[in-house]
Amino acid sequence: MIRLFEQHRVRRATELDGIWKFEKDGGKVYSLPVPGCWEQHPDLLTYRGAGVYEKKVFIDKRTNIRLEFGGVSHTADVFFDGEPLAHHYNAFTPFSCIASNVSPGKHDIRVRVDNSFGEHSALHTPNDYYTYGGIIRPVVMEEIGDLYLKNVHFLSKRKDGKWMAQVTAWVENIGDWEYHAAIEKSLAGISQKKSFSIGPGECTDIVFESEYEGILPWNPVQPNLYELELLLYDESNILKDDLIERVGFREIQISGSKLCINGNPVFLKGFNRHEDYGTIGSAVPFSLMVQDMDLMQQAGANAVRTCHYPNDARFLDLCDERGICVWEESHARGFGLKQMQNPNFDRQSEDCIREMIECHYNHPSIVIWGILNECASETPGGREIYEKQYEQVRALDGARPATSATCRHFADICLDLPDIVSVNMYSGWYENVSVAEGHKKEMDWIAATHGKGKPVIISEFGAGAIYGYHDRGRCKWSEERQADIIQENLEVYQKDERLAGIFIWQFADCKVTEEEWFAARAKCHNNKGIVDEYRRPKMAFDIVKEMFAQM
Ligand code: ADA
Repeated sequence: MIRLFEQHRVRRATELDGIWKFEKDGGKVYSLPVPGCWEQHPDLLTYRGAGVYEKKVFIDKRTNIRLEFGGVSHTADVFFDGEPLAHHYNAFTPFSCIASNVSPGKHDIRVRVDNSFGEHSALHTPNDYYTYGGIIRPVVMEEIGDLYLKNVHFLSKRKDGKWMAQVTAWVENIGDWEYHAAIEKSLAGISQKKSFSIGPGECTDIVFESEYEGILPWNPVQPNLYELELLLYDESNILKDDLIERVGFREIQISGSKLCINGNPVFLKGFNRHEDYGTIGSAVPFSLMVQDMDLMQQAGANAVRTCHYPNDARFLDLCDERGICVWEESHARGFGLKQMQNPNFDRQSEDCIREMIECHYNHPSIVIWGILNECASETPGGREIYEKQYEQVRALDGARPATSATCRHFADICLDLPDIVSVNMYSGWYENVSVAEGHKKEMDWIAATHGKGKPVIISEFGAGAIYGYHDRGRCKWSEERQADIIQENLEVYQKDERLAGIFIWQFADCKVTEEEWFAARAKCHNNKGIVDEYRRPKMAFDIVKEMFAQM
């Protein structure tokens, strides 16, 4: 299951979840589940390197085969019957590839996967989260014609009290000659059909604009969703392909220091959540995504930040259904200027941002795009990269605000760039200063910079605690002290009308890389979760639940 709803009723799609053969470099062969991290196998707990996954498939008639990968960590080279089909870097963005004119019979799909570190990997580095190895998200195999529906974007806005929407459909011609075809768009009772022609090797976009009556909008309290269906017909009006999306009519605006949905201010209160669980790593199965969602909602959250990378589409679908607002973030955590000047950094960042927005554009729950968490925003060289990335995000989607969480307190020279100023604060944990004092200093500084008047989000705050460790003196690392520090933070933030939102760092404990991080991370985990890596609540969970209910 690559999405929480069927994306095709006409196009034949086969999920390739199940056991794949895995040959680790150096020869040993395993049977590994896909989706899955190879670290879940007892022989491969700490394996950092490469290996080849293999799956045999059977095709019953001549066709074009489209393979879609939800996520491969962190680099994939895909081969079909030994022919190279795709190269993709980044564990956290989906990609697809096409094998044309495939004959009936048995065929071989191989994916060489590499999770090694080095200059070749500018974004996956030793870090305060773990880069696992494997085909970590679902894979689907589809049969398509020479003409197929490649993607669709839905943009809604209110005009004179009515809902308008623009639907843009992309069609690709992978054949050798020109086609005359038609697309029919159906949404909320409105159907429109447009004919078009497309040359060999072209990709063209067809745009539908319309007004919609009787719409139930999407918002956190009533997250109404609609099915958007595209049907592709050939010149004899024979149905050849389809693409189904799920959308929500909503509009995001900034009004003064507030973030608004459909004109109503929304205060975001929630968690930073890594995709990581116990011994199964970043290939979090859907049932455990639901468990995370249920726990976050039980704690009273209405928002989640996908720190620090794009998330699995199924989790975003869940946020759409539950009305959980999402700050989705492109892949970057804590890079200094030297790391940002890695020769691969710009291209790998640009690819990640483009794939994130192209693939996740239609999720109504995504209300903010984030970039470059705690990178070198205090340097002119860093600023150049921030400017470039903000420009790219806004070119791909001007309808959502963009931000970047900074920790360059009192030194950041980029606060003029984001639509929302976001700061990561650890008063009471890293800084022995009262939260009230730290918050005042920070807000005064923001008001004295180009951040003045913009919405402000406390994008991270929290403290560490080892699950089950209790101390009558409430020392640091005890559950008691974590609860105390989070409570002190929430008491300050709940009184500050200037804030547009707060995200606790973090929802659950997550694994980190031993290199560079073991000393500050007991168990080689980031232990600031209000639940541990097996989702066992710490004392702080009930404090958050009690205080979120008051906010
Ligand atoms: C930073 C960073 C997080 C995490 C956190 C911490 O704010 O953005 O990824 O590393 O610090 O736990 O110290």
